[in-house]
Amino acid sequence: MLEKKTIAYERAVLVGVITKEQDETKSKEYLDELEFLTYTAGGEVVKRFTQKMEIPNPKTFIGTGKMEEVEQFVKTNDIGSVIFDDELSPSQQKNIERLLKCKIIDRTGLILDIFAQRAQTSYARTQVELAQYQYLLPRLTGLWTHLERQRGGIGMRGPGETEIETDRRIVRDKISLLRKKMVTIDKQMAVQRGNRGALIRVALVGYTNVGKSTLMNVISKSDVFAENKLFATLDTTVRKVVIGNLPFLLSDTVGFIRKLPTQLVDSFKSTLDEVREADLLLHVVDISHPNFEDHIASVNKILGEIKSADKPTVMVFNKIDAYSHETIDSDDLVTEKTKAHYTLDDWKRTWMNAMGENALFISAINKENIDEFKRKVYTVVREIHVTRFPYNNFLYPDYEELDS
Ligand SMILES: Nc1nc2c(ncn2[C@@H]2O[C@H](COP(=O)(O)OP(=O)(O)OP(=O)(O)O)[C@@H](O)[C@H]2O)c(=O)[nH]1
Ligand SMILES: [Mg+2]
Repeated sequence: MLEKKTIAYERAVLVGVITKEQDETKSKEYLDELEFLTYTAGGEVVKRFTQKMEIPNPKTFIGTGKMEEVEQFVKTNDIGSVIFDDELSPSQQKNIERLLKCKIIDRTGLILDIFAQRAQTSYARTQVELAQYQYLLPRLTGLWTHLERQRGGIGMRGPGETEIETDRRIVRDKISLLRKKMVTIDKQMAVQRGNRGALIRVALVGYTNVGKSTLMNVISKSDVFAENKLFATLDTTVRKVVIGNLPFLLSDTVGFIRKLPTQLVDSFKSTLDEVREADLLLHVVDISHPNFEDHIASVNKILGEIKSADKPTVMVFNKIDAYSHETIDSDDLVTEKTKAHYTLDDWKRTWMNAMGENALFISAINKENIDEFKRKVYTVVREIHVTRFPYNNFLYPDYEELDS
């Protein structure tokens, strides 16, 4: 379970909707993720509210009756913020604030807040700050931005724990300043990437918390921060890795998430360039997560947005040690077999049918099938290498011929 440290958690409630596209089960799974995000941001979820609706109310997102319920609860339970699972328009946010008289945060605001807390280098900080101010600008007339300035908390943090500025003119100036800074940084990063020479570039990509950094640590002997919270990694780490005698560059980068705010995709351009310029993607998946197929779809969608969907890709299904499935009793003739009943072997068959040898099943933590993983990476990197540098062909034997 989640380990809770002894810091003051801000009390929060979650609000989600159940629609035609998003049934009750999906809605619950999304709220589970939102709760994990809230916890990562420093909040404690006290209650969840859901409402069935065709389309969200244009003024207040949820209906009047439901809103009264939330209001009652907020009043009597010392709630610091109400967090919505979807992106609210600036006017919806303002209207709801007026009704509930507390901080209203949407999914985008929450993710931005986590990024702000986690940004370590000045480079990541600049990217997050730019995204935050772009998000904030149309929302500056809201109540809590002024009320909460003194109090801080979720949604009010800038990178490096400084509070974000909420004066419109200052925000505009900041945005243009940060844009200029980004241009300089982008150039520096491009030069840095160019300096790395002729090595093949491999990028770990995947949903947040799937084990990318753990895998990086396993095969590169490096020490990248890995943690059971979302977005443990914001800065890209690049390591030179040698398998057999074949050197290549491996990068570990920011994890993706459903509805990754567009502001972040834009301002993380430089970070994502690492993916864009990679020769090979290792798409890491947490197969023990009930929603892993959705995760794959979200990641593929973002890869499409950054024009990297057609790259050579190996699917790496991680956390097989934690995989479990539902079972059907042998005398139960009614229950139909669904994906929830798939055994690991069923999944292997499914994915190997689709991807051939480009689907691997491993446990980074238990170092299970890591040799198979290394062999696959070696083989693919070698193929790319000898296509690019044919005169080097003799340097690298087949993996089986290595005596490591
Ligand atoms: N059970 C199990 N847990 C794992 C495995 N690999 C990683 N984890 C755990 O999953 C959590 C997330 O691991 P990270 O390596 O930080 O994941 P990440 O993909 O880098 O996450 P972000 O940087 O947040 O996007 C940590 O608690 C790891 O210990 C595995 O093979 N099995
Ligand atoms: Mg990581």
